[in-house]
Amino acid sequence: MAGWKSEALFKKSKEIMPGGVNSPVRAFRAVNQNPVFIERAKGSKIYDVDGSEYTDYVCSWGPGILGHADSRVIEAVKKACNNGLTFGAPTEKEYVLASIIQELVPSMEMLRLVNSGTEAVMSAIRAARGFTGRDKIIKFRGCYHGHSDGLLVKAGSGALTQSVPDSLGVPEGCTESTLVAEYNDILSVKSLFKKYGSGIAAVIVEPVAANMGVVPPVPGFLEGLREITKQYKSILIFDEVITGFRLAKGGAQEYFGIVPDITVLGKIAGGGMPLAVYGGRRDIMEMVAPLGGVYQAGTLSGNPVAVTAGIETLKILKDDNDIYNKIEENTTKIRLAAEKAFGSSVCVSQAGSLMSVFFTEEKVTDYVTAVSSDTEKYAMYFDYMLKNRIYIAPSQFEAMFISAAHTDEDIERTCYIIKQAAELLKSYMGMC
Ligand code: HOZ
Repeated sequence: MAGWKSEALFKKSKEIMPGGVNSPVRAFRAVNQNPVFIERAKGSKIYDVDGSEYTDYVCSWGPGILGHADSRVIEAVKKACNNGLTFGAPTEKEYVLASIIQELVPSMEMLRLVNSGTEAVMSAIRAARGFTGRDKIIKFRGCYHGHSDGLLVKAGSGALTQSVPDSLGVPEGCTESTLVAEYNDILSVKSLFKKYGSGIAAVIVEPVAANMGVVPPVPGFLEGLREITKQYKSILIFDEVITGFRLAKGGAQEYFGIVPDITVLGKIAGGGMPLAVYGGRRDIMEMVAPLGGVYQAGTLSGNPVAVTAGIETLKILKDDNDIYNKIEENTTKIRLAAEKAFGSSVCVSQAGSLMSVFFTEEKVTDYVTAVSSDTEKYAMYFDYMLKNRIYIAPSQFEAMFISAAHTDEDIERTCYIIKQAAELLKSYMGMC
C-alpha cells in the first residue's frame, strides 16, 4: 500500500499528468491501488518516498539485469556527464557500443542507435518495407512492440492491461497493413502468407512473448517463422527489447538458435538510460539514410551518457560467465516455489530470468490462454506481495524480472512470501 507521501504526490501529479503517471501501467489501476512513488534504488532494492524498502522484481521493466545503481555503471556515467550531455555529432563511444553489440549479436551486421524501443521498432519496420518494397506486416495478438500507430493492434503490455489493445486516435489507414496472427500458432501465419504472401514485408515477433505475461515459444514456432519468411522473401524481425542480453549474452536468438534478419534491442542495451537499437542484415541496413532511401534520424540518438551506461553494462555481461546461470537458477527457484505453493490452480511460466504466475488452470501458450487468467486473483496476489515489501509488476500482463543483484536471502524470502500468499488466496478462494 502506498504511504501518505506517495498518496499526496499522486494526487498532485494527477492534476497535471494523465492518470498521474508517464506510462499507464505505472498507475496500478489493474490492481486497484495507487502507485508507490520511488525515491531511489540500489542493488535488488527500491525505496519509496515514505521510506519503505522493497525487493524489486520489476527492475525498471527489464533494464536492471545487474540490479540498481551498479557502481561500475554509475561511475562511468558520472564521468561521461562531466564531458557534456549531448553533442548531436558522432562519438567514438557510439562505435564502441555498436561493436560490443555486434560481437554479442552477430546477426546485427549493421545497426543504428536510437532512444526507445518504440522508435527502434518503427524504424526496423520502415527498413523492412523499404527493402522489400512491400507494405504488409504480421504481428501477433498479445505481443507489444511499443506505441507507434501501426503496431497498436491487438497489443499487449499496458494496452492489454488497460483494455485498449486497439488505441483510439490511430487512423484506419495506419493499421490496414498490419495483419494479426496467433502467437505459437504457425498455421495462423501460414494462412496469412497463403493469402497475402508477396505483399508481406515482415513478420515481427517477441521471441518470448513477455507483454501478455511471459509466454515462451512452443518448439517449432520460431523455426516455422524462419522457414516461412525465407520461403516468401519476407523479413523476420525479432523484437528483443525484453529478451536481448537477458536470456543469454546473444539474446533469444542465441538461446533458441534462430537467426532473424533484423533485431530490435532496448532496455538492457542502454544500461538503464534511454537507448534502443535496431539492426540486422547488411543489405537491409544499407537502405537506411544516408546510404539509402529509408529515413530515420534523431537529435539524441547515440546520446553519449546513455551510450556510456550501455557500454559499461554490456562489458560486465560480456565478461561474466556466471550471471546468466545464476539468474536463471534463481528464477527456477521462485517458479518451483510458486508451483508448489499454488498447485494446479496457477500456470507458472519461465524463460531464463523472466517469469509469470497466471491465475488459470490452463496451460498458457497464447493470447487466449493468457487472458484466461483471473486478474482479480492477480490483484490479491500483488497486494499481498507489496504489503510484504516485494515489488512485482502491477499487471498480470507483464513479466517478473530477476537480476544478478538478487541475493540468496531475497530469493528465499520471496519464495516464503509466495507460499504465504498462496495460503491466503486458497483460503479466500475456498470462501468464494
Ligand atoms: N514498456 C514496458 C513493456 N512491458 C512496460 C512499461 C511501461 O510501459 O511503462
